Amino acid sequence: MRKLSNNLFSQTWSRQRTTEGIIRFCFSLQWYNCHAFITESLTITVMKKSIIFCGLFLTFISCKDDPEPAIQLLVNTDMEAGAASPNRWWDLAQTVYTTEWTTEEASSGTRSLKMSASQSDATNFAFWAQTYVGAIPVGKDVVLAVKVKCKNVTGEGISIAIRGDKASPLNGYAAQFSTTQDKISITGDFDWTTYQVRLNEIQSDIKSLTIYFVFLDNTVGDAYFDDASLTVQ
Ligand SMILES: [Ca+2]
Repeated sequence: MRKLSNNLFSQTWSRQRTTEGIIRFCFSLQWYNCHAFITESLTITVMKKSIIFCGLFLTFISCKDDPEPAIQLLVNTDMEAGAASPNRWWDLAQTVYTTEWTTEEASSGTRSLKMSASQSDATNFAFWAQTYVGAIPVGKDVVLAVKVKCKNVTGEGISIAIRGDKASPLNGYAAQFSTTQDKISITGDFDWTTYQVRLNEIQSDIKSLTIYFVFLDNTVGDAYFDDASLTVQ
């Protein structure tokens, strides 16, 4: 009887223990599954948020790093447009100098602006120019850049310049002026090379901006100009 009781107790306890074990096991499985589900859900949620955050961050960085497009003030910058002469470009050729809209050399397309002299002149010079009369970027800097090619240029050489006038069109008086002359020597025999000059802080009374490619006095040789820009900085 005792044995039976013991056996029953044992069996009952065993069943209870087994049941409890199963319940615990099942609960554990449920908890595990639930925990796994929660963990997985949290992981997916965190991953989604991370992806969204990374996307927004990259978008922010991308937007932040995107430079604002430079405002171009010149037209016919590749010197390709025109009929008898290049649109919007004007020139001065004195005494021994010649200016030409040429197909001899080109950095882009088939044309460039050329100046040349076979003998020296101590008092005169030549230039190509373009004048901008639109909205003036008051308080801003402007930078002139142009590709230059020289063939056996000797003497004073080439300069590029920016001029600001209080009148539109020009009235012969430069209120602001910046040049590479006496700062950068542009002489010799070389292929297309970009040169720049900056005019700082445009005054509020400026009405026009003119850029110049100058074949200086006391210079001989051939010089070509192509792909110019005057950008607001
Ligand atoms: Ca060209």
